[in-house]
Amino acid sequence: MNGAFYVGIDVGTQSLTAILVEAPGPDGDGEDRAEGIASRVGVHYDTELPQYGTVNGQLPNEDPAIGRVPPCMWLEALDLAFEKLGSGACREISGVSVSGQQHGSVYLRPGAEALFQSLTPKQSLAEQIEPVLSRAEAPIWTDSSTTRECEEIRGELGGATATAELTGSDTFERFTGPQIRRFARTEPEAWARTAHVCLVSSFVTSVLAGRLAPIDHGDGSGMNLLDIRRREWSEAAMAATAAGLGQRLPPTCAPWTVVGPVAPYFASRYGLPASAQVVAGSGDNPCSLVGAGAREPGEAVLSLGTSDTYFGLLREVAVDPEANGHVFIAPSGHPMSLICFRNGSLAREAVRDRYGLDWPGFDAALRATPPGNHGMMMLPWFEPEIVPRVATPHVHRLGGLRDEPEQAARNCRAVVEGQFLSMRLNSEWMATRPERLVATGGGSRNRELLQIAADVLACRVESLAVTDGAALGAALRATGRRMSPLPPVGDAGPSAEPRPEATAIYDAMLPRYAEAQRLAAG
Ligand code: XUL
Repeated sequence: MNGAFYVGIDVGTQSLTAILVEAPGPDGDGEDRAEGIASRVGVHYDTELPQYGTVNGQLPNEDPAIGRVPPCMWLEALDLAFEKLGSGACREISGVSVSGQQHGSVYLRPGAEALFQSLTPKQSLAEQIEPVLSRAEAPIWTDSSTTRECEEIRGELGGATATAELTGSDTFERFTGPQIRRFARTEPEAWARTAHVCLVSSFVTSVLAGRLAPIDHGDGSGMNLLDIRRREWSEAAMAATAAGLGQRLPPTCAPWTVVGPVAPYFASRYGLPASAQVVAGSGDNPCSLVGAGAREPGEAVLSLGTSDTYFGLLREVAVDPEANGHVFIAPSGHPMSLICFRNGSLAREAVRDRYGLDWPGFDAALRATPPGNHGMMMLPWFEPEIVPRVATPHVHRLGGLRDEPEQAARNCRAVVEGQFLSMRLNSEWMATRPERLVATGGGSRNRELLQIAADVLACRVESLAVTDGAALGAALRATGRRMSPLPPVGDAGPSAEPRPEATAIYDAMLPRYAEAQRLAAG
């Protein structure tokens, strides 16, 4: 094989991860499948960049609705990741692409592009780029402070269904359009000095390529600004969002578009070949689809990370009548459905910590309790929830479940069952049922979790050899060709088959769960 190395960089919520894969080079005559993972490095923001003072990757704020990050922290993590990869690996890189936590936005002053072109390797990225930020903090996907803006934009666009038909989603607090509108309203001077609006993925891609990068259809569909059918910015949505937005947005592009060669900064400072190509970045969820090898409708991904997301390839655009779900554009070009649960791993951790357990103890609790949990259930809203929309956090315990140490094991099962029942209930609108479900993210290592997912969702659940599906997907996208991972890349992770007797219990539980959700979420 004429092997070449490609790096995928996932700018996640809690850490930045870079994965280097070996794949056939552009002139290779072999099959377009990655050969394996050559290297993986990570930078954990809270512990490795403590000077930024983040907690779980975001700045603490007394208002739980505010979720923000200093973009310089991502830049410093990027420098550190290349340092950790080392010059030996960097010299081999033929292509690079970025996966970014979706919806987050970065605001730049005029002159940003000229600066990106002329970065000196003698100073760090953060030091040089900080002066061209027109807003010191970037709102990220955990921010839920834009309810007013959501209502205003939705009103302008003719209601929830019309908004979803146009942009693929009703307005959501974390989506970039409502965030931009709030920024323009609350900080008009900073908005006036903003020349460019980037997403997390397009910001880091712009730095890597030394020029302002386009926003790909996948990440662009998380903004309430892209016309989901025509795959270009919607004039109506831009006008409903903020005056002068059109001239501040970069062009859109198809997934897999090559933006250009890597900026001289990375060649001089880390030894990347000057010819290494930068492929347009995308959102972490579209990237995870590629990492999971999902290419056909009927294939879906369960991403068990800070948030839990459930998404799959659709045959055609289907809009959620409850307006909780989203339609994005997948890297394969198909529409993809997505629902995002804010109470993912942090909710599981909250229960684990509440009863003084470690992960093996949490797993033992899952094994010690039966499917259906003797009728006990939990609506696990430790934080404001996205699906269903819950503004004020509240954990509901039902069917005799109580918050007491004697019921520690039952609470562990209840949080996980509650999460997957919610996933099943709130994904019913997706016209395409999953035939293959691939789990990724930290939680995908946990066999007990996968078994409950398989039983509740009535589908075989496989997991990847690596938990970083988004970084792996970005590395495959860095080839600029529609590359699949060689299944499995390394050793496969755990998998689980649905057990019909357990699924029958969940079938019976679902209407009760639906009713409890309806009453509690209002
Ligand atoms: C998806 C969402 C999250 C972020 C962070 O809509 O908000 O999954 O992409 O992972």
